[in-house]
Amino acid sequence: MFRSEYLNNVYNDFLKKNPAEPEYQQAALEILESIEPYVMKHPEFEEKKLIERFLEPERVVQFKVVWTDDKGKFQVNRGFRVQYNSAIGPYKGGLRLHPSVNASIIKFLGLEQTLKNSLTSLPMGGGKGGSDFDPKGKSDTEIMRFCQSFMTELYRHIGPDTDVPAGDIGVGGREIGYLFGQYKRIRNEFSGVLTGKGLSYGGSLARTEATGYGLCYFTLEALKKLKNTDFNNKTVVISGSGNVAIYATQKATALGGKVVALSDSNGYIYDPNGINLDVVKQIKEVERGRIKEYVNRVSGATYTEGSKGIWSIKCDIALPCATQNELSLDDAKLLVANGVVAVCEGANMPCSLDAAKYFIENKVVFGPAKAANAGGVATSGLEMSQNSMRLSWSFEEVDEKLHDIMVNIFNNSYKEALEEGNEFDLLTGANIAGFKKVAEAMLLQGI
Ligand code: NDP
Ligand code: 2IT
Repeated sequence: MFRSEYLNNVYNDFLKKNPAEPEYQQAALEILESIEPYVMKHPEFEEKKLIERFLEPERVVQFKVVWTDDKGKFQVNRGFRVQYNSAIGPYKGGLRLHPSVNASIIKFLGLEQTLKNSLTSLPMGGGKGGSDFDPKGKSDTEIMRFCQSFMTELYRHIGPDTDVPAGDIGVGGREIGYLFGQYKRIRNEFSGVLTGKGLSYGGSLARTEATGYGLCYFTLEALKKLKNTDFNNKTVVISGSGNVAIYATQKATALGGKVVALSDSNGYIYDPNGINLDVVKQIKEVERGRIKEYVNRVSGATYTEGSKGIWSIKCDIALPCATQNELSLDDAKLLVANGVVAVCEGANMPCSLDAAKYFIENKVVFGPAKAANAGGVATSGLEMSQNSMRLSWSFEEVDEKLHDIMVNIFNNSYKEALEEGNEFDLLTGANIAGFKKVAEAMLLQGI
């Protein structure tokens, strides 16, 4: 599988140690394949067992979350926090609430987060957590009781200089508020222990928009450099209709693109006139409804059951912003046959590895997740800085810093891609750029 015997052995051991964890295995394989040329230039890594150490999370916490629903019935869920790597800073990464959450998913996300956070150039280690709790259809008070119970265990593992969680799928401003309130109550401490907080209690302006905006800043930079073009008059398809998808739609539209499709786990909407984002925000952010509701409010739009079909829509730019493995090799072939110019990942690992490779082989601008969606956590890092300084920056200041960070991430990934001989291989470029700093910090700190 690898040219390096060392990496063959490491990956085989990794598979034995982590059986039946397909997402985690997929993320590790992608990273190892990418960093192989760099590892081969560093024989000391083998002697120091650096890759084995890198692929072992520092701590995996699994816990019970018991809460009562509105009918007074007891409910039991499983909570996780994976503290993956703290070589370059306190653990940092989101919390996901979705019925699919398990150890494999949280470990893959923690591993990805470690390299993503390194790419931001801010001092943040990698972590991720969540629960198999399903927020869909739950009342506000049920969400609150779940969050309080979750934090009643999580609080002992986190802290502003230890581990700083934030949002991810199913966790937005409302959930962060309940989690923060419970942490404050238990610890009697008002600190920057979470990011994505409300503006009235220490949140940063532009954090809500950051992942989607950052994704478009990265995409624009890549389009300019690799294809000498931009968003103007481009047709854009975006999957998902949550936080990342909504603000990617807003920025892509502001940059001159026409977003014609969005989805949720049930199906997708197509609006040839360009998505009316006010309607989407009302449905998703205010009413917490389903995306199909859009067609009842906007004439000319259509809804199709099944979320996968969204990749059959002809477009210039595709931004998968829903979840892992939502775009397969067959979808990639369809997009390329339809003339796609750029595919940049707003979600974490939305493209299967063979789909990602297919884009790169076909000289599609491919923005790998850990680079393209790093704007969210980067702005979380800016929220941490503001909390430490006990001041807050304006929207424009944060947005400008976010923009600079995304351009910098593109440049660093591009530079490594060039060095490895293929300027379109930003996947290799991002993995090497992110890994270098983590590896150096691990070596400097000894075992
Ligand atoms: P949200 O919960 O706000 O939205 C998630 C969206 O994705 C919803 O439209 C949801 O549809 C859809 N979705 C979720 N799971 C599935 C599934 N199994 N199949 C099909 N559709 C699904 O989450 P975010 O927008 O915050 O996150 C989206 C992606 O972006 C995730 O991969 C996340 O890890 C990543 N990300 C998020 C960051 C952030 O700052 N929030 C930062 C970097 C990456 P439905 O309502 O039907 O479930
Ligand atoms: O995947 C991600 O980068 C996030 N969900 C954001 C994490 C954060 O700490 O802001």
